[in-house]
Amino acid sequence: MTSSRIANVALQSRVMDAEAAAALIAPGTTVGMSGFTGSGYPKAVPLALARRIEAAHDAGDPFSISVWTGASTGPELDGALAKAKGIEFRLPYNSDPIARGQINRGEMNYFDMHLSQVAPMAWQGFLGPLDTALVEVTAILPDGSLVPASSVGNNKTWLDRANQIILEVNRWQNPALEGMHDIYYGTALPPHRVPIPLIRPDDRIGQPTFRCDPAKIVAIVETDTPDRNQAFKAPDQSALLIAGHLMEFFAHEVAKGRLPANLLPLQSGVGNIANAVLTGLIDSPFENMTAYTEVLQDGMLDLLTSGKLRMASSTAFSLSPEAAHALNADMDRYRTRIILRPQEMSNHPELIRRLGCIAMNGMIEADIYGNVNSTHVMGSAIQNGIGGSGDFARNAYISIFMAPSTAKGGAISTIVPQVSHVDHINQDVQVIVTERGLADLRGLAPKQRARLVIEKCVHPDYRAMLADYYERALRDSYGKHSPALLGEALSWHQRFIATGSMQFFSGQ
Ligand code: 0RQ
Repeated sequence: MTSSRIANVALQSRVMDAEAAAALIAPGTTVGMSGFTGSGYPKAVPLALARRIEAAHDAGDPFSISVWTGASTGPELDGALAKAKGIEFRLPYNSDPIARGQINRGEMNYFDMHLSQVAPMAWQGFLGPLDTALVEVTAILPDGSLVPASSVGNNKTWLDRANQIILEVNRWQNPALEGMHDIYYGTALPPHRVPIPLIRPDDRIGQPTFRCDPAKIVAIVETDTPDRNQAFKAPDQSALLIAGHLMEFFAHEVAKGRLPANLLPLQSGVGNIANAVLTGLIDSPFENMTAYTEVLQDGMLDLLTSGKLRMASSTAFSLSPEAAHALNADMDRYRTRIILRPQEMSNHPELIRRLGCIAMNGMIEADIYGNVNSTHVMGSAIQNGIGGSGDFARNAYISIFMAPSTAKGGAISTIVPQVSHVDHINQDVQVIVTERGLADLRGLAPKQRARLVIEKCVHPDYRAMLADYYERALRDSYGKHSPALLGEALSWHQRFIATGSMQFFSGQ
């Protein structure tokens, strides 16, 4: 069966079913898959591959592959392949619970990396060869070029680097996506790099489609399956308070003349709090805003709908099923105001610094000096990965991290004496926000930072404990620049591991 989505006549002969396509992926090879959050990932071939891997394991044969993607994907990809114990190595970001469990039990190798660096590192070559690109697209045009789907991620690089290409042409993807993408081919490794000619978030510097060598296409599979992002939780009280603190901060910065009245291009990370902050901006006084970000969540779509956000540049949609449905039903309204780019561009340090993005990302924990852990629970168990947070934090105009002041029902303080793992050093962290308040750490020395974080961000159940630690550190620390009691700095985490709570209880 062929479909009008494959307009190149010669390529129609390569249509096959998912089982036949999966049979072209050999054990021990590396597959570069599309997908960034639950958008634009292949949905049929990974499932067929997982069945093939399970059958091989049942027959006593080893079968696993290395998987490279844009970021996280959906249950049909990471979930199914991990369940089949089919992933030997994974990069660069994962949020699938089955894969997370295997990583944290030491059964899967995981290279957690800055999202902007994946494509250049793939080109540098030390990651090894890329055997197969498995990429979901919206359509194949008569000239063989490919209309990208609801995420771009690293697809350009996978298509260029892979020895063979398998395409999934998904009829669920809206044909009106054609023209929304901006695929820039001017990247080159040093010493051949040239400046990227993007100076405003709405600049288009590339072409709307992927180039693709037709000789490398070994299979085309047609699908009709929706993207699968999870619904967002309605913002809870903490998220609303965090959003409120940020709105106040932005208004203050505008009043001081440090931010323009329409702010600067917004970057917003994954998760419910980031989504709540975007929703909070709808009722803010700021107009004509722009976004230069990597995921476009429900809150950002609402901002676009409200007219407050003029345009958004991203690498992927990350919409709840309801929001994806609303977007698809009304795509014409948004298509000139949304640009989807390769993640090499959406997260490019050169562009983030040039545009002056306001970066807003979630965190696992921060310490009194403003070092942030975005990835590791109790210093050793990965939650998701650093994703794009590092690309943005270091290069942003203002770098903001946010979280409720406690986790796990109050058993964990997210503000600790010392983070158990560092993703963002204090020099990359300018503002910390919890529901308790906002600490603007810009221009402050470590001891000034510590006092402000304790005063503004800590939950009352932990404030006296943290103040006591800090006062003793001031008195007894080896050095007085960033006072620390090394034997005690991680004791809060150790206590949680031992007792299930960071709090002292009588008898301890
Ligand atoms: O666990 O799911 O078991 O309940 O971490 O926490 O509060 O739901 O917050 O969804 O905003 O995620 C840092 C993980 C926050 C995210 C992180 C537990 C908590 C819960 C999730 P449960 P919440 P969010 C661009 C930017 C890195 C990547 C990034 C993230 C779960 O923001 O992955 O920023 N960031 N990318 O209970 C133990 C703590 C904890 C804790 C939270 N201190 N100790 N557990 N949790 N704090 C996007 C991309 O790059 C694609």
